[in-house]
Amino acid sequence: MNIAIVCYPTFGGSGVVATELGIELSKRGHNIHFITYRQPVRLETLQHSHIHFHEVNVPDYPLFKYQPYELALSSRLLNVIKSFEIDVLHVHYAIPHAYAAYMAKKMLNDEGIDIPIVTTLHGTDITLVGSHPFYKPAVTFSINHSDRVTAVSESLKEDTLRLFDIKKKIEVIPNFIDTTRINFKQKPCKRSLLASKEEKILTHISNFRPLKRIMDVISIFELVSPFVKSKLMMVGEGPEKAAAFEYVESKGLIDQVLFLGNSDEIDKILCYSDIFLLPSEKESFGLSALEAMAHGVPVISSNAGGISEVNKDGYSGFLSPIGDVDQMAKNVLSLLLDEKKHNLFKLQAKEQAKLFSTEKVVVKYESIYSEAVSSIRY
Ligand code: GMT
Repeated sequence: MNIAIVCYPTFGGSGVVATELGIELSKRGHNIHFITYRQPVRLETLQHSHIHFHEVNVPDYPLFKYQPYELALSSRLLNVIKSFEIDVLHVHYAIPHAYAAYMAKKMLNDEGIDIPIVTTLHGTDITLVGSHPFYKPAVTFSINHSDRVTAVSESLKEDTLRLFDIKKKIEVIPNFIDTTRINFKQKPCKRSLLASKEEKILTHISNFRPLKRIMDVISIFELVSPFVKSKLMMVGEGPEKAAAFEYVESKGLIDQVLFLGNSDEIDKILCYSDIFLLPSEKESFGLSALEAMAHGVPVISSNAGGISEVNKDGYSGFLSPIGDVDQMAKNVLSLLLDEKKHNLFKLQAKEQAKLFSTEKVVVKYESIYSEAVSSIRY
């Protein structure tokens, strides 16, 4: 099949999922065309002969206060779909991708071409941005006019149905992880580069937006470190980073709390880690938690949104109410102070991650594509 994928090319979870999906589909013989404003961060086009990247350019015109990205995207979609005889268009993140896809579909209709649109909802496109009254009518319209709609968790599906007037069926396809890739990269894991033998490593990875509650991450670390010699790896960039860094400096913790910035070495960082922290206020899925679990890192998280569908309480880690840093710290200590229990949770985290393996999940998208294509009548 010739498949076009639209996503945000950044470090965000939706872009990562879309990229990994495209790579996996290409390995299965499909031709994948990424259409986005920059090459996705995890994409190495030269390594995959079935993968193509089409850049969306938005010319700067001084008359416009806001440059019309949707217009440029829908025009680019039209050209790529025609030139490469695309069978199905898969857009990740409703805003503005599903909207631009609908425009492209309508323009193509005029030329006698009908292209099915699959829209995957990822979280903030629904719970944070999409439900804002300024966007809501357009988001509702574009979801209802997609041929197929998927959400990455049951929780996100419920949120979507609660927040919007949705007429379309929403199918849940969870995010996934290629565990074979991880096992390969894990050897050798040079943990000594980051911490001494007796030090434990706690890790948090996110875009440091307010909903990630990164001050909770630091509070948990402050509660844990007096009892267990440890370090905290803060991986990512975002609006809350400066305040968190200032706080860490003021507390004299800069030797223990390391801000590593955005990283394309997530596999290495997780391979060094003993505990993963995700105390988010909102989280439709929590891809970073799944990545941690796949590396055998137990997850101490909040119970927000779809996290509980990924991190199994008392098995792959522990869940706590949002903001309950005392309980989260206790949960960290319950593992770090008990080696046997910690080792068991490491194994269980890996087992839990296997439920979200590439083989189990990617076929679900393949069947949605086939059904969407065969439902189109020329
Ligand atoms: O979490 C973010 O802020 C990034 C956001 C995105 O759109 O990339 O992540 C969302 O999609 C991910 C992939 O499906 C999910 O794992 C995240 O849970 C979800 N974030 C939220 O719901 C806040």
